[in-house]
Amino acid sequence: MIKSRICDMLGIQYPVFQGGMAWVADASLASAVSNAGGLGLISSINAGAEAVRNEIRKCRELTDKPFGVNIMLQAPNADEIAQMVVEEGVKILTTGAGSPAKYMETWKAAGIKVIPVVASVALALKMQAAGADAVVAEGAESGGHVGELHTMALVPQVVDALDIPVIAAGGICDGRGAAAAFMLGAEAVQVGTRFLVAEECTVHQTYKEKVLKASDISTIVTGKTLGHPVRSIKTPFSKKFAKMEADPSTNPEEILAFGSGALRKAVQEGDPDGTYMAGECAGMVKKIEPAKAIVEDLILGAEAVISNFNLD
Ligand code: TUI
Repeated sequence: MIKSRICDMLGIQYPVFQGGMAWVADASLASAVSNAGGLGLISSINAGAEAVRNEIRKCRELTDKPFGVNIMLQAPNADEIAQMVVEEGVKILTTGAGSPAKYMETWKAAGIKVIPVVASVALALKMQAAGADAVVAEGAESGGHVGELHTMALVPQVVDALDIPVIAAGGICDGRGAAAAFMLGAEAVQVGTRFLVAEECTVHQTYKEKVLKASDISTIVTGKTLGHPVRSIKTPFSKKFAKMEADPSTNPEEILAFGSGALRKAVQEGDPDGTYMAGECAGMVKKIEPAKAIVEDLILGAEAVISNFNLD
């Protein structure tokens, strides 16, 4: 069975993280992934700090296995969330979209394992020096907020630069992708898009249908001109957004207003004017199944690919 330093560090059976997807990753999904032996994560982008606190408490009722919280650092309430997770006794944190350096001392003092998501070697080194326990190296194949580099080039460069374990993310959604990530030196994988269609994932049915219907070319990156590139499923809404961005006469504030709240509308309402964030591997996600089946397919699939490898 594939095991790594990450499993011992976090007390998990399989080196599989579920992405801490904004508005999506709640107690239902996180507890299902943790109960399956992976690491479930609750997103801090939700209806406010108290709602996240409730999800943490709910998750504790649904699993006695380790789980974590993902903190999106660009959120206006990041400071409040950073404090709340300490109060709640959360033991594992991942962070995204920025540097968590200013919280590191408090979190380490509280005995929290801190795992920042990074999109470059420079930030990965900074995080290691600041006391991170591991990093998630996330390539631009992923859904949501993306960096510049892609998984195949990013992961080995981060692995070479660091001593702490690296978790690979971006474009991984089956055993083949997981095996490839392990070959690149990753000690765990983080998967988002495939968990969007887990039975325990509470997103609107329309969201699941969009993922299930996606092909290889179904995603688009918008928001580059705003300095906040986001990968989502192509829809008339996201194409209109891209057109507005490309038009130099559009006021950036108008573009922001166009996109604000759009992820929540997609997740909760299945609204056509929503942003359906998903990664490039959406085209490979073909069925709704329990989180446990997804976790097991990732690990057993990787083991099968590795043990049967033969180019003949
Ligand atoms: O954070 C993510 N993915 C996300 S956050 C998100 S929430 C959202 N909601 C509405 C609109 C837009 C976004 C959706 N998806 N992934 C982790 C990640 N972090 N990817 C890339 C980075 C990153 C990028 C630059 C981390 C640090 C960084 O550098 C900042 C610095 O301080 O150097």
